[in-house]
Amino acid sequence: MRIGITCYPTYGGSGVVATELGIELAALGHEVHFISYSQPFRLSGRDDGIFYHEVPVASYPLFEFPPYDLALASHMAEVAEYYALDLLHVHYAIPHSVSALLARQMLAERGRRLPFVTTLHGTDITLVGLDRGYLPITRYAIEQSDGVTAISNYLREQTQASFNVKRPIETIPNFVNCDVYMPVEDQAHRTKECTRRCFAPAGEPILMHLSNFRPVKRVADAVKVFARVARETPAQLVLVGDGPDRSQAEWLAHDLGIHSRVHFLGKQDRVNELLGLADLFLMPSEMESFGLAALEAMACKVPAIATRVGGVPELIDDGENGLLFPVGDVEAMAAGILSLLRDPARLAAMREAARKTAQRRFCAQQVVPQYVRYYERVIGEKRRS
Ligand code: GMT
Repeated sequence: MRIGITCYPTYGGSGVVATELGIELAALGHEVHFISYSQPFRLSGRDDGIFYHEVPVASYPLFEFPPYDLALASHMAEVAEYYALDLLHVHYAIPHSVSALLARQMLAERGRRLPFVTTLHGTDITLVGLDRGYLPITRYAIEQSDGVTAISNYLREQTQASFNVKRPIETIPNFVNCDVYMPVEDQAHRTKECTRRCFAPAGEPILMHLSNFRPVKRVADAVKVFARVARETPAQLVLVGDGPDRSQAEWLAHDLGIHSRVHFLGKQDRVNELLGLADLFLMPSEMESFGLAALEAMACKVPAIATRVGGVPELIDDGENGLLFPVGDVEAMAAGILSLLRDPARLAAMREAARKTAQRRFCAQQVVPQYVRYYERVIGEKRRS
């Protein structure tokens, strides 16, 4: 198949899923065309079977807000025509599904079919889409899509209930490449710059958090949990990523007197090489419709200490492959971590269970074929209509 993919290329889990999906599809022999305003950050630019089309957005003194959505629609239609795309797959409803809808209509005028699939990721529904100003157009674009997928059952049900969407939505979960995200001891090229010793010279346990440091991630809770753990036992906290709440977290680490044991790494490439250095992963989010970062950690044999929100319980079985707590309950999270660190046999069993969960249900080999079958179904239905 020849598939066009549009996503937010620089920020957030939806861009990661879209890019990894494009890479996996190309590896299966499909031709993949990314259409976005900059090259998705996990692409090297020289990947076989992958093409990148940058959307030119002209500015003009009259445009206080350059109309990216229109430039995108126009470019989608052009790329689809020049490269004979079979389907467009857009990640994150706003504005991508609206642009795809316009592109489909433009091509229909010229006697060409361009079905499009919208994948819902989370904040496009739970935050942005529920803003009154965006709700009607988001609902319309979802209803008009030729196929709609959601990354968890939670998000599917939430979309149907809060948007009153009648059309069927298919759940296709987030996935991870289990040959790239793997335990550190199995990685042929263990990270040279930073082995465990770099963060924990005395062999202390390492807790890790990875996110875009937005308020929804509650990074301050990760620091507060760590402060309670560090009061009882030597440990280190590694924070990967950057975003609006970083300075608050840095201030808190100083205020609580633990800054020498808290490592702020900022944005990092190759997070697969870092995640496996941790003993436990912290995801104290206010909301996660899936929790891709926790899955990536679990594939590296690192169980997550997370909040029982959104789609997280579809990934984490409390007490089996991780621990779940109410949002904001930093005392309980710290107590849970301490009990695991004091029981190495239980922690080891949980580490094994975390990797097994990723391998059995969420590796690219299990999930990517679900997308391929879905595309075939949508293309077939469109042909018959
Ligand atoms: O929250 C983010 O980091 C960004 C956001 C996005 O759409 O880019 O993430 C959402 O999509 C991820 C990939 O599908 C999910 O794993 C995250 O749970 C989801 N975030 C939220 O629901 C808050």
